Amino acid sequence: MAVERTLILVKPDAVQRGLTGEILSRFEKRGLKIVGAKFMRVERTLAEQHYAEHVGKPFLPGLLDFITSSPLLAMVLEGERAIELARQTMGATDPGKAAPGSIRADLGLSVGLNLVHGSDGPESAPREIALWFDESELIDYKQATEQWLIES
Ligand code: D4T
Repeated sequence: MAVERTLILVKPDAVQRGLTGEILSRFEKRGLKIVGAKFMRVERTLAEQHYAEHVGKPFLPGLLDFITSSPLLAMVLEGERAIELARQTMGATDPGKAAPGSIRADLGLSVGLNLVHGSDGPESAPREIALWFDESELIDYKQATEQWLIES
């Protein structure tokens, strides 16, 4: 099976509600590994590039205001079928329609305040990762864990 990388954003609503650890834990428990992470306040230009596919949609201005309003945790997760696995773990965009047990179903408040972003496919994932992270900010997981004392 293919090892993939995906971009995950733990959005400002999750950080403000103290759910960062809970959300990260759910991805880790599904076997996804952190290969990069940074806690940051997002510049407007980065937010506009990230959500470029939504230009012209009525919700975009509010979405840009929200995502730049306060810090978020940006991460790159790696694992077999990481993109699809992360999307399953997140649940559907609308928490009211998300599968029970998913992050958005269990914890999300609305479509706008849905806690988390995850790349939606094999084309968007590398593009989004390159937008948010420099290659030097990502670890080679296999190489890094060769130094670990505890096997996982
Ligand atoms: P993200 O991109 O945040 O992982 O969400 P999805 O991939 O699940 O959903 P999306 O691209 O359709 O929407 C991006 C982002 O916009 C917000 N949104 C969306 C909103 O505020 N109002 C809306 O009507 C829609 C459709 C939520 C997620």
